[in-house]
Amino acid sequence: MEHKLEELKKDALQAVKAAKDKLHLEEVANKLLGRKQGELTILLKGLKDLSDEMRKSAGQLANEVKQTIEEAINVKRNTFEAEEMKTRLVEEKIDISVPALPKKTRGHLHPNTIVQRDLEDLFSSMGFTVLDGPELESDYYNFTALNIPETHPARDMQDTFYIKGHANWVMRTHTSPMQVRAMQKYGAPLRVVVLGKCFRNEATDVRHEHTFYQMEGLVVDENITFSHLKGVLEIVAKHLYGDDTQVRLRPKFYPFVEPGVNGEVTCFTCQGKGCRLCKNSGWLEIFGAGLVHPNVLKEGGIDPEKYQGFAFGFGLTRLAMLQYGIDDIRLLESGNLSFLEQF
Ligand code: FA5
Repeated sequence: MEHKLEELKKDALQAVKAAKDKLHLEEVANKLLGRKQGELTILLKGLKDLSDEMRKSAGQLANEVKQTIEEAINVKRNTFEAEEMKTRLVEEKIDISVPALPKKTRGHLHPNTIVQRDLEDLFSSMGFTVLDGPELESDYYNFTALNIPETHPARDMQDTFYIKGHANWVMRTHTSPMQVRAMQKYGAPLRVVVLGKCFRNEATDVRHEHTFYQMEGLVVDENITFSHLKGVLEIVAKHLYGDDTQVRLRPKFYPFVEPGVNGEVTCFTCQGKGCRLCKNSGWLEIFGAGLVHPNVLKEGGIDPEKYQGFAFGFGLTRLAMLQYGIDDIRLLESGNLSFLEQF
């Protein structure tokens, strides 16, 4: 037995020494000390068949052999782990001398969006619902439902882009088509604003774009008068440009309101003195408004004998121009970064 133990110790130490890596070492350890089939474990199990005396001396030797082998395995294991750690440290080294990554540029909101969100908040606080509507609109909602029949000359006021092969579809010229859509969907009483893109076939200049934003407002209820409309318009103008802002209302024909008005505010570039932007008038036209025409209420399924309404349409893009002192509307849709990065 003792001879066998000495032989096993010799072979085991050699095998441990020869182990090339951690995996190999664990295989050797298992082959020697494995709980069921380990070579030393099997030898130790054989101790019980020896006489008392032999068991005593062989037992002591067996313990020494076991300890020696375990120690050798541990030493080798520690060596492998130290090597592993060294490699990892080299691989994961952080080079603090590497220059920092370039600063990421963050996007920001377009001036139109800033004004749009501000107005959505203002109108929500006054109990208005904010609606969205289709930019590609039917001829019916854009014109006919708004008391502008097919042959009516009022169609010439808003020349739009038609869709090839779809005679009844137009790029909406204003946000007003949502008036009848909202009435048909929600009925009366009603308090909504609609903000979004509009399109017109314009000869563009500093105040006119082919693509611009509008904000529509519509209130339908019992006993609505022109003073309700004026009150709301003044709240908007003062909210945007301060308490000193003057609003000028002048009669204007819009087929979908009766009476209709054209609304202007003091020109910001010349403070009312007259300049290129306001065509020397001192005023900037920013909205159209009026009391909803009974024909439009009828089209929306609302009884004009019981309900009245007022509506207004702001040029949202013009509001952004006023807010930020932009003197050429064409800059806003130009995609010119050196312009846009100022906001
Ligand atoms: C309309 O579009 C009516 N739908 C407004 C309205 C609504 C009247 C409800 C009555 C009741 P108008 O064409 O005037 O009206 O346009 C309203 C505003 O949109 C103008 O005051 C102007 O600020 C802006 N706007 C119109 N055309 C352009 C354009 N080509 N470029 C930039 N802004 C424009």
